[in-house]
Amino acid sequence: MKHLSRRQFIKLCTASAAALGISQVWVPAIGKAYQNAAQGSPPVLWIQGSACNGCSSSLLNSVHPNMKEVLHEIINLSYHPGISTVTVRHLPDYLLDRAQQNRGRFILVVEGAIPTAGQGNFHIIGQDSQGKKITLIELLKKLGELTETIVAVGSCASFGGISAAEPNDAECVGLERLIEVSKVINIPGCPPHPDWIVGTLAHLLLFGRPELDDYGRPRVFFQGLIHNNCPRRQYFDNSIFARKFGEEGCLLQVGCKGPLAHGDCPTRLWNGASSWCVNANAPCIGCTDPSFPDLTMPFYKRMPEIQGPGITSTADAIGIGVGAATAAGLAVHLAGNYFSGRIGKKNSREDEA
Ligand code: FSX
Ligand code: SF4
Repeated sequence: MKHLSRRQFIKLCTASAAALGISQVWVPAIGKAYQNAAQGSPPVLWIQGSACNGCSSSLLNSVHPNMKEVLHEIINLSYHPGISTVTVRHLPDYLLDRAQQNRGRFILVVEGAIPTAGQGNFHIIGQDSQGKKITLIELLKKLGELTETIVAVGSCASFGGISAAEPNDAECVGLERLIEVSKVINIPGCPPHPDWIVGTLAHLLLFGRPELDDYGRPRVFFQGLIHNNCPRRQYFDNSIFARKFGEEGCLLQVGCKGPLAHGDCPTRLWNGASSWCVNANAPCIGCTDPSFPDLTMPFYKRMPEIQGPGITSTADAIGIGVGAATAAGLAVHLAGNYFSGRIGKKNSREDEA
């Protein structure tokens, strides 16, 4: 079996043809992962916090590879609250047992934000064998000590997302507020693309930790700005803007947040590589950005901070994940993120860069 090198894997994932190329990627990757599985690849324990279940639904919509291949040949999914057929009486004990048996090598996947109000009592994950109610926070902290790899799936788990939107009475937070940041890999998106989830897990199994950006996102999927690869970029550069939905032109005036958000949606495409938001005449809502959704709303109104074609030459510099903003208005926008505590300090990740 011919194996894919790490370089080839990344090249295929990042190429503009990745949406189609991903199917080629998986041929050797599946073979390797299958061999790993035969030798006992690390189990994946998946738990859910405050979320809409959209991230799991997105995973189930994986096309290349399909979900059967994902479950049987790529991921050793040991527990998932919605997919697993096991009935678990004392879930906290069950998960801690599995974690202890695979100490240091299992992958913990967390979907959804973590409610911290009321000492975590907004989310009781189950009872232990003594009948004690265990909060999600308690379980997470214990599981987190037993592994080096925690994958935050979705914007809620990564940065708080919709679950932490104002007024956030449950005081939901992303994983990084509770767990040692160096262990966490963020896969934001509301929901994330299935390739981002499966690709990250496959990368962990085949090659180890992927390279991350300043916000803990795998660069292989999140290094580019949506705006820079958008098929409507020519319209933007020529100041041709749609003033209402359905009109020809760049969607900036009807609220597009593509100049802020990172991801490969324009080239990877969604739903079996058939389309993506802007192709469907809907503006990007910036769902992969740490500021989503409070600071990317209203979704269908132009953000005053985003300037017109004058920013073309510095478009990448205004991306939230790439450093200091150049537009004065945008700097205010970003400062708001830091002061409100929605975005973790960048230097918390600098050691890994
Ligand atoms: Fe959050 Fe996931 Fe958005 Fe929903 O479960 S990232 S609300 S799509 O599904 O956590
Ligand atoms: Fe595309 Fe939106 Fe950028 Fe316009 S503002 S070019 S629609 S990403």
